[in-house]
Amino acid sequence: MFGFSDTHLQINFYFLFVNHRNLVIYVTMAYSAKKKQAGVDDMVLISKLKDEEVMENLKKRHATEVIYTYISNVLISVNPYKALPIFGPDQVQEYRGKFRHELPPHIYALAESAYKSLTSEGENQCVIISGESGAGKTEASKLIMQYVAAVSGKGEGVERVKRIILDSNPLLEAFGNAKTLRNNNSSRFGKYFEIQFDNKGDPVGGKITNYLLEKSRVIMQTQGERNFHIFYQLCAGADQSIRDEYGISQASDYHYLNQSGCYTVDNIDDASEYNDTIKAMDTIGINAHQRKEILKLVAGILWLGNISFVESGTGSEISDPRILDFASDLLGIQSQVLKDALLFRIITTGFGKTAEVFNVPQTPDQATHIRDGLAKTLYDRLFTWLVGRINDSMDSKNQDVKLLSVLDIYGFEIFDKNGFEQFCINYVNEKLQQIFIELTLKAEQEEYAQEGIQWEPIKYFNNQVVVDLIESSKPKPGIFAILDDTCATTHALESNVADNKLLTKLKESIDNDNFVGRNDDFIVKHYAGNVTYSVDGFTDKNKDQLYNTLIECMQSSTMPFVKQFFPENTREASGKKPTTAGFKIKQSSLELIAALKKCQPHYIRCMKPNESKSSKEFDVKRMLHQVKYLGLLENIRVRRAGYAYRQIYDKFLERFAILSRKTWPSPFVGESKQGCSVLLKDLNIDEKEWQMGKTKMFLRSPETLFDLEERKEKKFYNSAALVQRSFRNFK
Ligand code: AD9
Ligand code: MG
Repeated sequence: MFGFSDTHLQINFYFLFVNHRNLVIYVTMAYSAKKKQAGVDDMVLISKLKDEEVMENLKKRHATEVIYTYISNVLISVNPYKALPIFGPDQVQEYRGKFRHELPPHIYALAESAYKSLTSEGENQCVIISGESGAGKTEASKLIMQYVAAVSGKGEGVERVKRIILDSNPLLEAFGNAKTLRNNNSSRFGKYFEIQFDNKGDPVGGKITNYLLEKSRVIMQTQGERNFHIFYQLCAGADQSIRDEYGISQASDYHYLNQSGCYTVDNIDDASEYNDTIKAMDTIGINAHQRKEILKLVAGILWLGNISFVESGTGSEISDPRILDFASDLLGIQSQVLKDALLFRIITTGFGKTAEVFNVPQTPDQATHIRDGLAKTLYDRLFTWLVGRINDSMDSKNQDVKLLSVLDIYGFEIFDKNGFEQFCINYVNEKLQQIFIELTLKAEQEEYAQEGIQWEPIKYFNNQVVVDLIESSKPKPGIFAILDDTCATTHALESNVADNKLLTKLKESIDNDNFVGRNDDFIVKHYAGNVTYSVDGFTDKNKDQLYNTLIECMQSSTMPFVKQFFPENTREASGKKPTTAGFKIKQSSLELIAALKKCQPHYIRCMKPNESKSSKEFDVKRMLHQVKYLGLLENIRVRRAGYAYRQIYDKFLERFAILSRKTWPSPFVGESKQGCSVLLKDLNIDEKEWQMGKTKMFLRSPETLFDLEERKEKKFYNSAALVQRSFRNFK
């Protein structure tokens, strides 16, 4: 109704008075553009308040390749699964400096609005991107960064920062993304990217906070999935000297890459991406020496995975000592030291003089477990180091900065088998859903208060009960608290025994409608659907600890690069309870939410139109499910329960002045606020339908807006017909 077609109509109208030859051409253009646009741009204006209606609107738009739609200031993005020609420099220019409703919905409009608020109001901004795996969050986050980089200032320092911001993406994706069944380039870590701007609005620095890398992927992947991209990039793209030195051959030669039967990905050229990764390292200032150390460690992890064990006496033996030697060499450790750390576990009982030390031989399974633990830790610490390295390269040291942050976190996941990783990922998504509910309603209420508008708050679904089920500690301990407690009391037990104890405890202690304990697993009723979690590995992954023997082994590395990843003091007990993975993710979620609350939020809700990554298919059932759990209808309701439309007086008058002889063609003399009032009274709009705030005009129902828009269109058609007639006469 308004937006794209309307703006064109409005612009054309001005041409009417300039040159009527042009007018005919522009009028035709405006009509064709209008016909092409299906559905409504802003779903606050949908005619029936039903989930199906929301879905239908998105479907119509999807059919015409329109991927963006608003619900007021929230941007809905439906993954097109194909490259659309709407992200070029021309579009950047088109959206530059414009207000949201002046042009069709677009991610650039949202980026522009965030950037404009940052530069003109000096307020920190954040863009919160949510949606399930494969819905388009990471692509959206890159488009935001590209837009901001394109429209902000130039100059050597600024250009350098921009390059780092943009190039950090391929680098982190190489190490932190992987092909999953849901997404060929799935982010397996969460990322909060703060871009720092000086008072001129130029990017002068940045900081990335990363959340919980899915490190279990290093050692094993589900059928049809892959390990992190970097491993395949190295195998496909490394030059001969690296291949010779680090023993790099094809992916199928490595145990950590050959378990899932998947080596290549459609549309991903690992060799060429390897070059991009190397180039990105260069951009952030990783020199050739450091680059080799990174690659050597990646190769070291692959070779570590190839060490296998056979039973021997009460313990085990290394199957092929040459592999052990090669892996040890890549990690800068003596073979014998690594061998002992893998095959034996030192257990100390008692304290002080009564302390006794046992060297306990490990079975092949236990040794494999130790090997895998080391591989996961090495990779995880390498990833954290890389993030730190990127941060160092864009550290502005400037305290007086404003932030535009982009949150791109792994999406909600439901697999056939869900473990500790899915539990943490889905917990973070619950937190994001909660902040969405809280901030959209809060922002709405604050605006009414600021403008002095009366309104009745409406009820909305709150997922706090699910969040409590997971994170609460008192009075009723939640799942994380029970998990931590189980880990603390079962440290000497085998992990499967500890996992079973966990399940028993959960079933005994939790009394919450959103939790169902079963024989081997438990169900959490998340806002986005019910997920069944297998407790397998929960306690082990939550403990997230390496044996001291292994830490000391790594500290003996002759390579400072490797050694730095193990700063632990194994000799003295710190007295502190070791932090668990669950505790860390809970803590970082709290910090994240606190950071987000300090910013002016902008929302992008990404939706996935089908499971087959097709650009054509629109799976009605799946889309309806997303419409429901994302709470889009509630979002629309909240906007409509108060006032469906609001606009500052100047713009409102500019938009509708044409409708009254008191405001058109002679412009209204006086304050715009008064002009708006004169206009609406002259049009006999029911006074219950509008309220005047301090700076904005508020219209209660979308129908009133429809009515105004229709009157305007009619007026315009009449005028256009008139001119066309006079144009024909003129000829
Ligand atoms: V996950 O939670 O990290 O698994 P995302 O991040 O939500 O997921 P991603 O952005 O990686 O999904 O998008 C998945 C794929 O959809 C991309 O690799 C593209 O092939 C495709 N996609 C997403 N957005 C766009 C777009 N705006 N234009 C074209 C797109 N293709
Ligand atoms: Mg992603």
